[in-house]
Amino acid sequence: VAGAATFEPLVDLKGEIMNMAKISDSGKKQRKNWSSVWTVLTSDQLMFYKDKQETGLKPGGKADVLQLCGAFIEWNTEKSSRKNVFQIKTSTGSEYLVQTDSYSTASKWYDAIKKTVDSSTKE
Ligand code: I3P
Repeated sequence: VAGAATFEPLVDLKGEIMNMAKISDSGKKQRKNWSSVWTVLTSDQLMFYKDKQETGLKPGGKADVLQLCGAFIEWNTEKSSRKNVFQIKTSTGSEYLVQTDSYSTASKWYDAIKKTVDSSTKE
């Protein structure tokens, strides 16, 4: 059954590769540097892992961990020449661009992250 109405918001999404560039760290601008990361979504965090093997482990030093409570996500067509780019700003002022060439993959992650932001921010 397809369609947004049947989408389950708090399902964990795991182990897909996307491209990520951290462009701000706690409000401090960073030089854009895209890298491929394994991306994992839980009920309140988004994790970017450099190695696939790490994705089964608890979050730690080897992942970028974003707290989604109070975060903000939007599609962005200005900060990159790439397609299907969305931006996540965390409540602590860090900013990430996330991108993949597959629109269906990008929009699936965008929708899931947005729902997780909304539900974890309400709590
Ligand atoms: C950047 C690199 C990025 C590109 C960025 C360049 O150059 O090519 O891939 O961003 O464009 O500055 P460098 O490796 O020398 O830092 P996109 O791929 O997102 O377009 P930008 O300066 O317009 O952000």
